[in-house]
Amino acid sequence: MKATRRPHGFRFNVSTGYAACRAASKRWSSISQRPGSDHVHFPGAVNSKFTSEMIFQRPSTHPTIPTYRVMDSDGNVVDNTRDPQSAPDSEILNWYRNMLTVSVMDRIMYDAQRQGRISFYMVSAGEEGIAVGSASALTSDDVVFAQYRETGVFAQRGFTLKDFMSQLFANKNDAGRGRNMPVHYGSAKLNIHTISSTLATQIPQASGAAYALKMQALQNPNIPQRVVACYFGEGAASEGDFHAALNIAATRGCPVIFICRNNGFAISTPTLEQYRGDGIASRGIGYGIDTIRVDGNDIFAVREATLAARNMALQDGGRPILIEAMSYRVSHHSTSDDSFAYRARVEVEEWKRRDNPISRLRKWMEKKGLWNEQMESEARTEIRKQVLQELSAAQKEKKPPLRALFEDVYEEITPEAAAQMKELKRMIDTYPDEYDVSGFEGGVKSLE
Ligand SMILES: Cc1ncc(C[n+]2csc(CCOP(=O)(O)OP(=O)(O)O)c2C)c(N)n1
Ligand SMILES: [Mg+2]
Repeated sequence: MKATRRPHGFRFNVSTGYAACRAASKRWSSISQRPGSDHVHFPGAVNSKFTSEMIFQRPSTHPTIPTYRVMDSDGNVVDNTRDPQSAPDSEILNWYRNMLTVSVMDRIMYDAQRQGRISFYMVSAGEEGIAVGSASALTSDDVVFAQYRETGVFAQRGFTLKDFMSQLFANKNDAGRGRNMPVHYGSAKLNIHTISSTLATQIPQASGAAYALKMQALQNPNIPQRVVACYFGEGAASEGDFHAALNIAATRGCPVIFICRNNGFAISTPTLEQYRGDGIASRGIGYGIDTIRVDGNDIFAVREATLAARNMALQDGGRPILIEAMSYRVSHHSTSDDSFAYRARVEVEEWKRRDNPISRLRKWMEKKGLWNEQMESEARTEIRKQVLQELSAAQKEKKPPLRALFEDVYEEITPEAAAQMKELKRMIDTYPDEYDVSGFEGGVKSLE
């Protein structure tokens, strides 16, 4: 029988792979204590000075890590001695359009869930700048691992409205063939791994993928260098997976940019109850990772930090970088949540009024003469029309064949899965009034 049980995966080149691994790891060197030295030479802390003062390090006496920003909430450039523009006007207009698309689509799909058209949805309100700004700094070859509030990353990388709608309606054009709940997008074409609901699992996977890229570059130095970008919320950073992932990436020198969206909440748990340290950024430093905190409502700051992080991640044979992007989750956590049960309505209203990544870039563009009220209303109308068109087209499409339920786990359908398929067909044939499968491509025949 053909080997049917091997899942698809990364193939390690045994002959050159191990040699590359050895070359990648630093040479072992002996650590000894020189007589009279004022520094500790324990293997676990080689640069620590001896002291006769007994000092417990107090987090509160360390300065809080600053937040990098390029423009303020009125769209004014803070340091006007330099131009924040690291891209042509046309590209900036494209980021703006992508943020707007996410925002308009979010509103429509939130309502679509309320109308019972789709089962679930999550919006990115307030966090569009982190997604679009960081994605604008990556190359299309870079590999992305996302959580679920990075719709803007997909939009910026070229996921179309049809792609979004096909996944949301789980129709036959969905690359995941309808097997995931809504917003769990993925795209092999765009090098974005499929989103998984299980929090933080993407973080060690990202470190592993970055290690694979490092090996690939060692084996074939002529291919363009790539990094992994890994997104997660500050809540996900409470999982053990986060810590394991940062440590392995630091010790093995993996070219991965960890992008934490700190939006103040993990569903109903505010950050004040999630941790006592200085956000997530302080944890990067703890793992020996170069780290920056940025204003997530400032698309220029996010983009600049990610561009720099990408360069740094490829230095010295590869290393991880952590970006903590600060924002506020303006929306409810998901369509299954009512956030006014645990936070004040005025707090949300205040954030909506005070600051937002979309209105901030809009203000900057208006000051530059790139945008105006009329362009805004035309763009919104057009995007809305396109979203509604794709929504109704996707809703009318057939669902994937029932057979797809059993495919793609193993290279070939296993005898057990074949038996289940047969049983499913028997049930549908026996109770046709209970199971209307005409909406699925090929109907019951796909199970033959
Ligand atoms: C392992 C695991 N535990 C719990 C959950 C339930 N859960 C889903 S989202 C979420 C909050 C995550 O917060 P954060 O990472 O800050 O992301 P945000 O929703 O704020 O964007 C929780 C607890 C889950 N999906 N997986
Ligand atoms: Mg959060």
